[in-house]
Amino acid sequence: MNQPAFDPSAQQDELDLDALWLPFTHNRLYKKQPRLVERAEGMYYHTPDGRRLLDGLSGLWCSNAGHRHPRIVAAVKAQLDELDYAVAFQVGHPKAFALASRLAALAPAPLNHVFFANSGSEACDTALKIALAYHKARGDGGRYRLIGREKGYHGVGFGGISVGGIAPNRKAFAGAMLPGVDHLRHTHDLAHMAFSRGRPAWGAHLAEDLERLVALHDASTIAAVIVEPMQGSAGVIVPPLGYLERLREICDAHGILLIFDEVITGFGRLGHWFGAERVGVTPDIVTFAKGVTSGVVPLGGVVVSDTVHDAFMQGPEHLLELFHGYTYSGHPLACAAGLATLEVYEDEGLFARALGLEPVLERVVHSLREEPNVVDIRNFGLAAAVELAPRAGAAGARGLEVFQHCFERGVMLRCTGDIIALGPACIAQASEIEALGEALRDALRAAA
Ligand code: PXG
Repeated sequence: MNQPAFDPSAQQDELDLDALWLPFTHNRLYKKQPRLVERAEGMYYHTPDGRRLLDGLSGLWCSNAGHRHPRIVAAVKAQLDELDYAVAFQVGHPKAFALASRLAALAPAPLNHVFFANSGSEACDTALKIALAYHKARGDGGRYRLIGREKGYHGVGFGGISVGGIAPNRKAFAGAMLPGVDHLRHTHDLAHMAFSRGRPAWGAHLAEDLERLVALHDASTIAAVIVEPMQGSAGVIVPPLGYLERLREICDAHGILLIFDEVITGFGRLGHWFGAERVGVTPDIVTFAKGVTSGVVPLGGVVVSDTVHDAFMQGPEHLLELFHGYTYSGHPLACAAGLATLEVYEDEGLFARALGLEPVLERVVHSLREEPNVVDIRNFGLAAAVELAPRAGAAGARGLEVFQHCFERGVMLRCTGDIIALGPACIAQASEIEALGEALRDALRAAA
């Protein structure tokens, strides 16, 4: 791209580099070479040193309608002139009901009841708490176990890291994990599924691992299983054909709730409102965040089935049904952003667009197969990953170099260790997806 060279010194003087502690970042390395963005629109960020960056990850898997969509921006601005905050307990405001009603209608039946939180982490903890309280409400409180999956990411709350399966996110907090949690084995097996396009044909049998946990712990102690329909943070690990279907069957056979964490897979990432539709499996509880507002205002939440919801509504009416909620549950700005975002997705046909772009992304990423150190390439919906062999003795170094190389050349991708993830917005042009692929190709050669 024809633009000035990356110049980290251009902005360094004005920054208090010691005051800000960035999440999930090599902060000391970062301070030597800060990377800033200060403006965005559509598929692009702009940096203070005058460069344009093609956003290959929809923000952080959230800006699915592109950055600063005019209709979403207008809705949030208008909301600010009307109602800033509404008490979330005992009182509601119309847009919270309107957004809940839209989401309930869009979620697969019988997921009909929405509880709002403010992030994916809160959505996950909310889902886990509802699952535990559901069994208790039905007089089956012996079901206290939660089953996650290796390599799962469910945010950073204590519930989320307990059921999560990404080791570095857990080890410092090992003493504070929720009790009674176990994990399914993951489905990332390069020997059997490397370079699969879309859902791998191999691996449905890995769902039988749930039967192993049922045999070990007894179903009567298990409340819920939580999985991402497609594992995002761990590096776009695509569910094998038949795998989620089998998890659903086993949960049904044993009275276990199935929770889909759709924080990434919802709102177009897999070409549908919810990934559940794409994979043809309906959970009992679904979490959402990110794309529900296209990242414009933080919002998360869960949608639960009639059965789950109704179990809470049986006791005396003067008692609270669920001891859970946030000051900002259903915040007016978030609801205004959410309502506008859903309209944009629908009116602009963005999910059909995403499905149309899926083969483009697939072709582009799989064309990198012969590049140096590539050990796997996978894709599903508008998500893809290129996995690299780690440099000897320096796991993650190559991935970081590839990320930096792309950033310096005007493309924003994501590296998690030595896995490079791509997740363009639904508004991408095919030519922009091609540009992401070519930038990545250059970077792979440079990091060889
Ligand atoms: N569940 C899932 C499936 C997620 O992907 C969360 C929960 C937590 O959401 P909040 O809003 O609390 O961050 C997430 C977040 C990555 C990456 O590298 C992914 C996420 C966050 C940061 C980085 O893919 N997903």
